[in-house]
Amino acid sequence: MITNTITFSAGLLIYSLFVVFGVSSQGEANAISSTVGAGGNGTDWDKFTPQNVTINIGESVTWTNPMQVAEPHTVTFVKDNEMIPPLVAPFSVPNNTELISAIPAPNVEPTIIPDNSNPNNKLVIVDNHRASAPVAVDSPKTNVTHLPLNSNYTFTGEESYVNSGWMWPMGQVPPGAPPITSFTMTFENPGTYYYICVIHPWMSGTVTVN
Ligand SMILES: [Cu+2]
Repeated sequence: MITNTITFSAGLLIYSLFVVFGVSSQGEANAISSTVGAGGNGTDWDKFTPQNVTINIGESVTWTNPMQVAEPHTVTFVKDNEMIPPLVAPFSVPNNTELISAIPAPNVEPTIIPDNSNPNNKLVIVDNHRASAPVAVDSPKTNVTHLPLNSNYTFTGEESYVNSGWMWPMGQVPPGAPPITSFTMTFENPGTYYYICVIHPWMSGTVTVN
């Protein structure tokens, strides 16, 4: 009986320590989560609200899209203008490449134009993954990391590019689109970081990290 009680108490103690350390280490990694609305309703549809947030090192910011209509926005940190991604881009493929629609909709057709630099090829205009999907590109612009949907990305501030992908309002992701409804970034270094929405590039905001 006594042995049983001691075993139980020891088990409880270990469990308690696990809980306490579990909570405190998580608390340090993600001390405060600020939230920012990407887009809004009425006259705020193309604004980040609040536009400027100030946090401390180790804290994070979560963006969501609170719109009532299915308009997407992105949260995109761009280090120089060269890294602003076009939404669509032409890719050169051999002329005999056949594109077969993978959805049953009767009214779809790819945009194809001649490749003037290569008569054996044609240009197919496709969605730019760097604009529409969650991705991070390092400072030398060589290493590309494709992030999970609805990521929590730890940002050093050195990256040349970090993108949330197209974030839709909760419950309004169109059929076939990646179901992205939020993006979280944890900031490791002090500084003021400027970001835009690549779909509506006049939408901008800042995160200041003290
Ligand atoms: Cu936008």
